[in-house]
Amino acid sequence: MNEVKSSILYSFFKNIDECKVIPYGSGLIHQTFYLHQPEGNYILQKVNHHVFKNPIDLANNIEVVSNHLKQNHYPKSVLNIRKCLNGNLMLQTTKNEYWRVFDFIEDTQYFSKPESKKQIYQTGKSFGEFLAFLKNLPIKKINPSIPNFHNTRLRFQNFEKAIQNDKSNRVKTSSQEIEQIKKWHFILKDFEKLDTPIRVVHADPKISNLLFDHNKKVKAVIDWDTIMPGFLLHDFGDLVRTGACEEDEESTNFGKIKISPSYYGILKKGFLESTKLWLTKVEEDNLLLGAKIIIYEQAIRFLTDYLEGDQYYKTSYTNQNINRTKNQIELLNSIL
Ligand code: GN1
Ligand code: MG
Repeated sequence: MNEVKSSILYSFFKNIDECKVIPYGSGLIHQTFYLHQPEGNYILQKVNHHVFKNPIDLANNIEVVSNHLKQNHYPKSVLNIRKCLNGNLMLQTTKNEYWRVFDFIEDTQYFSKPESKKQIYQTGKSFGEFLAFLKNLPIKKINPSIPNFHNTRLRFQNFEKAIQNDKSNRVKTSSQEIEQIKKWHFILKDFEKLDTPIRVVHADPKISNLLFDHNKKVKAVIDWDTIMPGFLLHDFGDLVRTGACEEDEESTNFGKIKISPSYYGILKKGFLESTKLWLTKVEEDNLLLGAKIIIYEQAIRFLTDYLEGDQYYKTSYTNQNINRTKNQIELLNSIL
């Protein structure tokens, strides 16, 4: 509760006498809390406006997506913003902090890695279904929340700049990982040769962005901040990154980190169930390349942040970003 001032809570609730606030979730960007009030439970979030430069755009995107899904009878729960008492979608404080509140989706839990084949299937199927429902949402209605988010070429250029600057004096001890990333540059070129349509995508479909009910069925797809115009192959690839391996992305159990071919098959089967009918041939033929490019990009992003002194992703120990890089390198190695 100390982290969350009562003035923030008073912007959303008339009475906060019995309000309880507890840190929640595993996100690497925003600060997230579980908020209990006598009349209901909520998610309270402080939006990272260094990453999302126009937080108000996010709120508008969420409203647009939520309304679109409801109108089209999407069968799962959607995100519901609980507005400020003054009617705004978000609170902007005098310190330029952005806070928002969502209704809590009850009877759910999230996972950072799959626990069963059934769950892997559900993971593929739910994200495929989500994309299928977003297919008819006109692209121009969505604000690109982070420009160039999955522009891997630009990510690579930033990585090269980080090496040149060597701001945190970490280049020397990361030389192995740096060389590996450079050697895999061909993946970027292979991906850029593809001609695939721009669609409305989730852009962060990791397994922890699914809420499962007590029967391990998916109740909701969450974390809609990155919903933007993009490529479906990136979404499928990101799914593989966390949905087709036995270790999660924080694991340092490097010998065990790999994409399992059988998990991959199950995930793909689930995903194609809602997407196969409308995917282009190029998309369908290049699903595995989607996994390669997104794991490659994620390795670049973690390593760049490590070289820049851990400014982007939340960390709880010094070498976390280089360990995350090694984890992604193992994953990619197992596919290649
Ligand atoms: C970040 O905040 P979170 O955990 O939802 C990141 C994703 C990465 C992910 C890695 C806006 O997502 O792109 O894939 O960490 N989001 C942003 O876990 O950079
Ligand atoms: Mg996210």
